Amino acid sequence: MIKVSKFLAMSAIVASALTMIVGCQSKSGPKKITIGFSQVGAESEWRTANTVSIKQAATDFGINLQFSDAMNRQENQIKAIRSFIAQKVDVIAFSPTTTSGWETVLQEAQRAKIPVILLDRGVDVKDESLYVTLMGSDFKVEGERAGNWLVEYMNSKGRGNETINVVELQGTVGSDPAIQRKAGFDEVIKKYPNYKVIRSQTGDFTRALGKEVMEAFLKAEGKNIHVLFAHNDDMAIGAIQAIEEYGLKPGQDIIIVSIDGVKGAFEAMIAGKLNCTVECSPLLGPQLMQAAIDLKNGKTLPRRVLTEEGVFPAEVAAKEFPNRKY
Ligand code: GYE
Repeated sequence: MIKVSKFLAMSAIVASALTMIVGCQSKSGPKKITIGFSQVGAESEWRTANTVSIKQAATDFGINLQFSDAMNRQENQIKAIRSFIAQKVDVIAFSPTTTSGWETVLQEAQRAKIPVILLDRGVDVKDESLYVTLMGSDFKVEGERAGNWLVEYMNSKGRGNETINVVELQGTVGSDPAIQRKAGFDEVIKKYPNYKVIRSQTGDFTRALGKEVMEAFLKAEGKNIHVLFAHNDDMAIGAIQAIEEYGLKPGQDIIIVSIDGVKGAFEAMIAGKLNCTVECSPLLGPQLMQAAIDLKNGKTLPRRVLTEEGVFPAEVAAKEFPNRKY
């Protein structure tokens, strides 16, 4: 009996030693890095381009990507993050639906010693050590850019001293881009007392709701509306339809500025229906993959990685269109 158990114990040791050797020196080279990524959903052209960028970059960088679509629900994101922790992925990354409500699950990731990268959107947590970096745009600056473009445009049309009634289509309630874009735009506009935001409501970053809410704005205010500021291009595109159906000319009767710079916005500008888009690049995949590799190699990442972006008024749309990558 003793001999048998000794033999069993010995073979167990040999077997585990073998698996260790095979595991370390497998023919496919070093072990692949696994990233668990929780995406917001598929609410906009921006989001779709962002998902494509992440999936493509994972393939290009040889990274194993566990991709999970939260369908715009925070509870789905929390579930996905918990399952990434259970799977012991190397890195967790996500674009948070909203800024609040992340403390508990991020503490769980920290306890499991899995680094967390925030991609695109930020969170509101007291303990900043709960994530290693935030990579994406400065949404407040985007809102300011939209406001500044509008003021300059109105001045250039000789309308700088008129009363300018603005309606605003906000992004998803409580999301980082909706909060910051509103704040940036408001900060600029409040310097000019003739500008007034007369209606402001969420269109949840979608075309369908952008159209629906714009219809309600038109019903309530009609020709009183001079300007539409939409927190993303998709809502502006939905609103353009509503304006046309109402019998007004988008881009003329109502000046429209939005954010993202997706192809659909360039098409609308070329058609004369949108006046300006402020760029927000969704092409964040390669930098996410590089960051995961850097983390694995023990490098410290900068706390904030900002995307460089521009402003595209309708006058340059046709020339810029062929250069657009999303
Ligand atoms: O502007 C909008 C999308 O978080 C920057 O989310 C992103 C925003 C983008 O749905 O179109």
